[in-house]
Amino acid sequence: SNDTAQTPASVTRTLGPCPETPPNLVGPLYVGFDFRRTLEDVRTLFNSSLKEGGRFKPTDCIAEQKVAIIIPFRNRHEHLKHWLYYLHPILMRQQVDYGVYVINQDGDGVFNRAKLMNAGYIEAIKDYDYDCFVFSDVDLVPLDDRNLYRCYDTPRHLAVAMDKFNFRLPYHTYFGGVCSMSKDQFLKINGFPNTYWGWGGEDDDIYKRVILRGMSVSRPNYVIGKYRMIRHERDLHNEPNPVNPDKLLHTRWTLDRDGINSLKYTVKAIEKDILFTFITVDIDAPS
Ligand code: BGN
Repeated sequence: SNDTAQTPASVTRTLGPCPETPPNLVGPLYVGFDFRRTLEDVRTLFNSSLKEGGRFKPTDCIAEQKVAIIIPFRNRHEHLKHWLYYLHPILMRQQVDYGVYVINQDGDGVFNRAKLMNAGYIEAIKDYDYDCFVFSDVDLVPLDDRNLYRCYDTPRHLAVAMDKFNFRLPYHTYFGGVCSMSKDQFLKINGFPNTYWGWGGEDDDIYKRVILRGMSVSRPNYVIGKYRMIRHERDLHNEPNPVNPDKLLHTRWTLDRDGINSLKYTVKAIEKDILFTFITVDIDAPS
């Protein structure tokens, strides 16, 4: 017979695009860091929803953006557990097609946050066709799931109201903590500087790059943009570097030769956990 019963019911339906506003957001969230959780606990919670490497995509719609979350890292496993525990369900509710990349600086040399983020960008695009990048510190958890981890028409600063700054920006041009950029926006500023060793200034350099390339910064409001930071001691081998403030005076001239086009590093190991991809990189750090 030539009726319509020829297609089996199990055949896959074509999925529609995800709605502009994710339907299952809850708004303000409780976030606390006192509970001692293990990585194994967190794996048990999410392993049925995630794919190896900390990958997720919504099952009931097609996400518009493919988002790589890049976390510069060294010796902060305690923080990473909390970050994963809180962020995975938030990102799932936000219906993001995402992967989590923890970029671990090899050795005990001076830390370099911006160079690690550059390496994370390169490693992530080897893995999947990402078109949006969220760069996040490992110790920052959003307090409202309406703060969407995605890209906008201009580079976005997400961590606008951190508890340690009394839920305000410390200064108007602050661009630290968490930001997002599309691939085009990132390439337009030649990525991030590789030459800011130690603490301070690299985020200000990134802000300057954005402005110098004629873009503006988008931000959520102070209600949606709240964050809790995990309290911690100052890291070893990440002292404030006195040469960094001076470097900021030269961004205009260094931008074109210090960035993603001059990045050099070597991958020492790539480990895929169910919750994240852990990439150890040698970035030739001074001791
Ligand atoms: C600024 C740092 C930023 C840091 C914020 C918040 C510098 C450059 C010299 C002005 N900038 O002072 O990197 O994110 O404080 O802590 O050190």
